[in-house]
Amino acid sequence: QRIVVLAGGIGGARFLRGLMSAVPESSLTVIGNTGDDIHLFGLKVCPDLDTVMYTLGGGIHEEQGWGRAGETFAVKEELAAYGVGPDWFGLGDRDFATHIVRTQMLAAGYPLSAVTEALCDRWKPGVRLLPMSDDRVETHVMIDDPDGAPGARKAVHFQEYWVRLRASVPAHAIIPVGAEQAKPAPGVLEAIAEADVILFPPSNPVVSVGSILSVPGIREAVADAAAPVVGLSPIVGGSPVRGMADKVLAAVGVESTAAAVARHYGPGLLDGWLVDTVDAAAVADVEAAGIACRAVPLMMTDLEATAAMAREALALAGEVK
Ligand code: GDP
Ligand code: FO1
Ligand code: CA
Repeated sequence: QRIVVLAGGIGGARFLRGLMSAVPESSLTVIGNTGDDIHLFGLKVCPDLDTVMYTLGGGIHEEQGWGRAGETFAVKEELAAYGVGPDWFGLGDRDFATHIVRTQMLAAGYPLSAVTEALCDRWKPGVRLLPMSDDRVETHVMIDDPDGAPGARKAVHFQEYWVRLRASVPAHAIIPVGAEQAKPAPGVLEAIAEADVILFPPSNPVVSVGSILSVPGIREAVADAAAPVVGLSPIVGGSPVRGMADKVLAAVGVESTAAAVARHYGPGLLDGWLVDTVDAAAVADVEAAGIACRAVPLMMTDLEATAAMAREALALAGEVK
């Protein structure tokens, strides 16, 4: 069974672990979000690709969900001693090596997809991990500009909005800078067209799955795919399980409910949607929008619970097509 998953970072990576445990024999292609990518200290950092690679490859900091296990921060301290910032983004020594290898290969002319494949030669995540695009796409967030004229706004990088500002100020708009000119990475459209099932894990619908869908051609390929498309809600009981999905959903005019996220993707994209059992009342709403829906436990508390979610998603996919 060929399964394609459009994944962000932590939510995507943890779901993938469950999926791999549920269907170990399947062939998995992960289309990873690169809208979170940022250049720091001359290095290209790809947080969501790395989160998937480290999580599936056994290198992740388990409790934190991002970055390396057993990390140290000597380079960060030395940079701070030089007064060289930014100081708000925590890059560890082990993680730095990944960014150095990536940046060196990009400078030598390799596309990001080839670089990602090379990094995965070490980590062996057990999936084919493709960036959504080899072209640079960076999610920016429109916020109020406290230093500007009254009512003035400015755009900041998504990492600045989330990591430096902790999403504590209103987001007025989400802009995938560069997306319009970006092309899907080699293999992305083919994987979608040839898939038996396409899954949206409980990843952020705006800055993870939304960024992937913003690359021209990808949304159309998913909508036109022969395979059933089934998503799992990252919103449980009216709030994100973790992170800032509520803030970025508000920026695109979508309520933070499991049903509103399903309607936001729409029946043109989704054939099926899973909501948590606490949101069972949303099932009728989602079905009224033309999307098959079931309420099942959606908390990824451990591998077995996550594998059960994956089995439910595949069962629903089997029902809708
Ligand atoms: P990020 O790039 O690290 O932010 O990760 P993703 O975009 O892949 O996933 C983030 C989303 O995962 C958030 O909106 C969370 O609400 C959701 N999430 C995290 N843990 C769980 C869980 O156990 N269950 C569900 N349903 N969603 C979760
Ligand atoms: N998240 C933080 O909250 N603080 C950090 O300092 C931080 C550093 C970092 C370094 C490498 C990396 O791959 C991820 C990192 N993250 C950090 C996580 C990441 O920025 C976010 O969780 C996601 O991009 C949110 O979608
Ligand atoms: Ca992310």
